Amino acid sequence: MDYVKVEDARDKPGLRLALTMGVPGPWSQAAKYLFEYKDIPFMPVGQVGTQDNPELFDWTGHRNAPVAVFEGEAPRVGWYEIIMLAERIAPTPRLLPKDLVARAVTIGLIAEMAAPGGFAWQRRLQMVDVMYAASDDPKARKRPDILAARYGHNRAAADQSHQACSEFLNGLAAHLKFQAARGSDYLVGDSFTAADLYWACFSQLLMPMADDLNPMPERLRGPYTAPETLTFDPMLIIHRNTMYERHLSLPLEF
Ligand SMILES: N[C@@H](CCC(=O)N[C@@H](CS)C(=O)NCC(=O)O)C(=O)O
Repeated sequence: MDYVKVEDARDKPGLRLALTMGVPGPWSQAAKYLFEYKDIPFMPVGQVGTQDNPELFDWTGHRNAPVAVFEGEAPRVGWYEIIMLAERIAPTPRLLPKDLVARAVTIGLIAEMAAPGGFAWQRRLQMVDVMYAASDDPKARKRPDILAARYGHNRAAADQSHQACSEFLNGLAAHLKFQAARGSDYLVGDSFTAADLYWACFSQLLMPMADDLNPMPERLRGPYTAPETLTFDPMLIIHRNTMYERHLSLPLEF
């Protein structure tokens, strides 16, 4: 990905998308694919994970990623408002179903993956523990310290994360089975929606794809991979592989 610096992007027209550089951060990956899928051109702007990103903060008021800035509009940082922006700029191909209940299910499933307290927040709490366990000298604790402070890591929160992840994974697998029984390969209805796109990206926090498809830094592969004690139905991975093959570009770019 050819990232542009904040100073070269902030006064440009169109869509500018700040993404975490060098790692397959699922929120950034999903935002990137939303716009790619709809053929909406954007200027990728580099955010450095766990750093202060003062230029990004000065421009958008945010230090993490993704941040979507469209024309002169206010910056958007939440997954929901970023999806709605993509749907507005290019209504077709749609990633949210037209039917109200199907749309609510799509948004609800994504919330279970990406909203505060959802699967990825829980996995990040576990990831911080793995990073602490691997860093004996105080300098190496800097990165997990920053993530811990930004995303609410404490002993009680981390201790309940295993159970929370398990409930999410069991629920999602049961839902995929229900869909399969009615003859659909997709999470909602009979076609690709934002829920499939988000699960493809967020499943990298369960079982990252192999290096040829997901060339992530080796030091992060351990923290991204779920502990062996977190068991899950392989169907969850088969589904994400199918979604990438059919609808999303590979290898991952970050
Ligand atoms: N704002 C997003 C969440 C974004 C987010 O959690 N980004 C993380 C992904 S790990 C990030 O940028 N972390 C690195 C950092 O804080 O520098 C949303 O709620 O939809």
